[in-house]
Amino acid sequence: MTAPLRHDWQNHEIQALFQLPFNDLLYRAHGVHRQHFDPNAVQVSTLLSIKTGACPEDCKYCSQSGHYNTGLEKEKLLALEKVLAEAAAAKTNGASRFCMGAAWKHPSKKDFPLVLAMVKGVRELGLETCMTLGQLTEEQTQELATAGLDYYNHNLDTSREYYDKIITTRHFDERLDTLAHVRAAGIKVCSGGIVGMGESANDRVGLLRELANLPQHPESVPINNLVKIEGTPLANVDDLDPFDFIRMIAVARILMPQSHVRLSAGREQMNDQMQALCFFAGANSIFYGDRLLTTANPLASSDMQLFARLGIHPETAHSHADYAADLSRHSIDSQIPPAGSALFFDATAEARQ
Ligand code: SAM
Ligand code: DTB
Ligand code: SF4
Repeated sequence: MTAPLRHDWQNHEIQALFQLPFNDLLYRAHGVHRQHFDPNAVQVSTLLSIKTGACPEDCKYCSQSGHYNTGLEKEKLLALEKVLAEAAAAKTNGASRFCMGAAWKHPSKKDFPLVLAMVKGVRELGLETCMTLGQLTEEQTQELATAGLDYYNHNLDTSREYYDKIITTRHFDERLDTLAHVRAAGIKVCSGGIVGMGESANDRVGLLRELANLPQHPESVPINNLVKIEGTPLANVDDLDPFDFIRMIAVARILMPQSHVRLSAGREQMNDQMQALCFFAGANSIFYGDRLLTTANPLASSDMQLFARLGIHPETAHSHADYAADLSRHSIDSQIPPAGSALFFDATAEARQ
């Protein structure tokens, strides 16, 4: 029996989860994870920046904000052919979703038809589509839905209390409004945040509380570890304790049991052991491909090697639906391959090659 989904989490309950001894927290998070997901499947999405830099927003973490001198080369909205060629390459490399990001406060009327053509074109290649374009009107959201957009990414980024220390050009409630439009249009919601920005432990609690208490949990919850960008106000902020990052993943998994929790930006700075602990704690999605939007991500070949060493396989929308439809078959015991089984040996032999 799985517990019903909750949308009424209180700060003190979330704080208590964060304060559990590390092993107790991971044990609990992993148990929740197994109740809802194949513990050895990880969804892989590839990112592409379709419009880079010169953003009017002042997000203090971002290489693309026009308010800071980060030395980033700006790029206009990419041509459709270029985007489709990148999407086709991502598919060949094994991605199941293609996420397109633009450095905009919101999309303009002029650019929108091309954005819609990108959604249609990427979908026709047989990939799931995701876009992150900033704030949307109800009408734009409807048009994206009609074009067949599967997911819209719009992060809350941090707690309501810490928000204006990080961004002053937009408000927390405006982010919630866009998320409500996305949900109302029937597009799946991808929303999470960033840690390691000098926020307090209570801000991490507040961010997860906001996400978990949305009327419906986001289907996808990206947890980004700040990638420090030279020239931004957060360039020299102290590192977050890696165990606190893993705790963030584990608590997200417990609060939003059926959501994909994405181990997002910051993997390039993590070792394999830390990533493995994140997967154990309930992370089951990654950005896959050598680049995020403007910064480096682990090489696709290294990720495939890591998957092989851990016996992880890439998840598709179909494989997840099939698994979820037949969860009763997947008790904890049936998940553990008997010693010497083919599954066990395949995974490690591949990694040794
Ligand atoms: N401009 C749109 C917006 O902000 O909604 C979409 C693109 S924006 C780059 C998407 C998300 O990437 C941000 O909300 C933030 O959570 C994450 N992000 C951006 N820069 C980052 C960094 N340096 N480190 C970690 N995450 C970052
Ligand atoms: C998300 O939560 N993280 C991605 C995606 N959504 C758009 C972006 C990460 C950006 C990391 C810094 C960069 O490459 O510019
Ligand atoms: Fe612009 Fe998005 Fe970067 Fe903020 S996070 S500066 S909105 S691209």
